[in-house]
Amino acid sequence: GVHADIKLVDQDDEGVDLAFRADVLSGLAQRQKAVPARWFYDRVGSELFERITTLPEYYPTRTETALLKAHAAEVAALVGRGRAVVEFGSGSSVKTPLLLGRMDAAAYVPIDISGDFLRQSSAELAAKFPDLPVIPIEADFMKPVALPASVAGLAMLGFFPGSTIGNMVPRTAIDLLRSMRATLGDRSHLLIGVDRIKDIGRLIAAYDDAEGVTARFNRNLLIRINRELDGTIPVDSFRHVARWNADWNRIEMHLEAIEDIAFEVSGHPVTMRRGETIHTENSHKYTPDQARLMLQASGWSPCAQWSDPEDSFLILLAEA
Ligand code: AVJ
Repeated sequence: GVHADIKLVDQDDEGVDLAFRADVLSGLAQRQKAVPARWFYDRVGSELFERITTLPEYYPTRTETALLKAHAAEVAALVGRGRAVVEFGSGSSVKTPLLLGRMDAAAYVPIDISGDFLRQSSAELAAKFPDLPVIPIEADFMKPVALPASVAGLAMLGFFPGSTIGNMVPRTAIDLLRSMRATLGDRSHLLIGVDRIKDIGRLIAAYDDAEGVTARFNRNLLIRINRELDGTIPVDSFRHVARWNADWNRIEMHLEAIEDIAFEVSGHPVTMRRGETIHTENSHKYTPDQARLMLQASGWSPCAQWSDPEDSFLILLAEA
């Protein structure tokens, strides 16, 4: 069954997410304007992302799902039974049953910043696994999360699928992996999904699909700012841009102003010149060697890895 969810998000008297406002205001004051990608995921954004995962151009979800189907039993054999599975950024948790179905887990702790989505997916998962305690935590997993007392003492398997790690620059990724190791403890394992460096045309297409779903996902951030932070952003004056940054091996998403504009957010004036962008997402890609080095630099010992025949995507298992 689903336990009462644990909520760790700060709001002001009017229900404004203070971290969201702080990130947007400081991000729009930078020379290169930027908003952290985690703010994409309001309800509409989470739904648009689910649609992205089914697009023909967006190979990561489908590939990782196939890898988990094929190798979850091996993961379970390497990790052992009776673990607490802690999922970071669980979203809709569609991949989770593939793992939990093989794990004979003692508890499942999904952590996500999108509370609505978290509650819905926790209920669905609890229905699928009636004997499994599900303990949802509404929190930003980038901050250290205290695990609930009910799982203290259990050996943990951290689950960080979807190449979410790719949203972070390497030093932040390493900070997070280190903090996960501290949270999960000395007897823990981590199963992580990483997107691989590949043909740039294929990469760009995955972030600029023909149907325009990714463009809507990107622009939804502006709609969210207007709604939640009293913004007057002219959403139609922005176009979606996906580009490859070869210095950092990453896809960048930007919102580019197609004309000179002026608007307000929470009473703060902002101006942008035509061609100026708001940087909204990084999606770093790694070689298997780089991925293993990043784990090692964070105190994890890689112990197994699996990839698809096309070398598109990689899942790695590491031990503390
Ligand atoms: C959820 C961060 C893994 O980077 O591929 C998909 C998000 N952005 N299309 C990714 C995303 C645009 C996705 N991650």
